[in-house]
Amino acid sequence: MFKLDSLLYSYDALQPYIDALTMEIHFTKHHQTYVNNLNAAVQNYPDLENKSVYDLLLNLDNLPVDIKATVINNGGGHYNHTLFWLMMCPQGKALGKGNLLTAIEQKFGSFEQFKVLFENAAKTRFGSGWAWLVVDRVTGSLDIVSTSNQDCPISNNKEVILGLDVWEHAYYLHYQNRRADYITAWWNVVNWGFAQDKYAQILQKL
Ligand code: MN3
Repeated sequence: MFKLDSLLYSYDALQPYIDALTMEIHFTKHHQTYVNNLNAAVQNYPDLENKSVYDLLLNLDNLPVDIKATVINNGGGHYNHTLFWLMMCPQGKALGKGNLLTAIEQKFGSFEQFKVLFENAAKTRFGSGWAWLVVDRVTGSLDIVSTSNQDCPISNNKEVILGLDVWEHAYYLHYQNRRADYITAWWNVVNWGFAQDKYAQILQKL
């Protein structure tokens, strides 16, 4: 059985950048529904129930054909949101000097330029999806990508460092159609400590 981990901060902890009602609905309704749908999909496949959602998404070709799309959508929804809650924290946490900042500066020219490119990926994702800072599992290189729906970069040879949910459910109550304002505001609550730790773990595995 897959389950929703508890949130490490209260629903109102990311205000004014992300409002409490959006957080509550996003977590208790949207994320919970992905978990419920994933559990329903794997209930006839006991060997899959005991795998991690990461393993399911890593090996999509091993999934039974009848549940593959459901696992991509709802397993992806579960995995992406689990990370998303951890990628944010009250007041945010700045990116200090270290491996990740150096790699970002080398790849994108500067941290500010990285932010521009990441924001652009988030703004230009048509419809529902995510913007990501990823590491290529083969080359170890950083990259910015966006995916549609709940598609997760780990299914495409990437590891995730940072991700931004740009589904309307993530911002519409507070920002309505102003996705760009939500994206700009989101930097205030990014937990770069999490991203930095994740990057260090990934480098060790490469
Ligand atoms: Mn969402």
